[in-house]
Amino acid sequence: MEPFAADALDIIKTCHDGLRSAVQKADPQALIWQPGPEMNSISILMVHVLASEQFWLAQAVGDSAERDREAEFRANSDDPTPLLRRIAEADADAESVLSRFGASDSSRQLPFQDRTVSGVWAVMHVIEHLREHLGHSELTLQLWSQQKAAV
Ligand code: NI
Repeated sequence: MEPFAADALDIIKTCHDGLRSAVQKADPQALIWQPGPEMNSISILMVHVLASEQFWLAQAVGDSAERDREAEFRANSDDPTPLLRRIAEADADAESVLSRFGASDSSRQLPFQDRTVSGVWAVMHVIEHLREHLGHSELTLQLWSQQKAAV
C-alpha cells in the first residue's frame, strides 16, 4: 500500500473506532434523539458519513459510485446492529479501496460542485468529514446524557 494510503487507512480506522464506540455507548433512544431543530441524530450522522465515505473512496480510485444523499438523512433507526455492521463493512471497504490507491489516483480529476478535485482531495475529505461527524456524535451523546440526568 502506498504510504499516503496506508496513513489515510490508519486514520480512517481510528475514526471508525470512534463511531463504533459512540454507537455502543448509546442506548436505543439516544441513537434517534435529535438535540434540536435542524440537528441530526447519531443514527443519521452514521448512515450519512459512511455513505459519503463509500462514495468518495470509490471516486478516489475511479470506481463507479452513486449515493442518495437525501435518503441518508431519513435513515433514523434505534437499532445499533445495522450501524455496527455498516461500520465493519466500512473498515473492510476502506482497506480494499486504499490498497488499490496509486499515483494515477492521486492526480485523478473528479468533478465536485463547480470545480474539479483530485483523488488525494477525495481521501482527505473522507477523513475531515468522518472527524466532523464523529465530533457531532460524541457531543450529541454528551447532550443526551445531560438532558436525561436533568429530568
Ligand atoms: Ni456531512
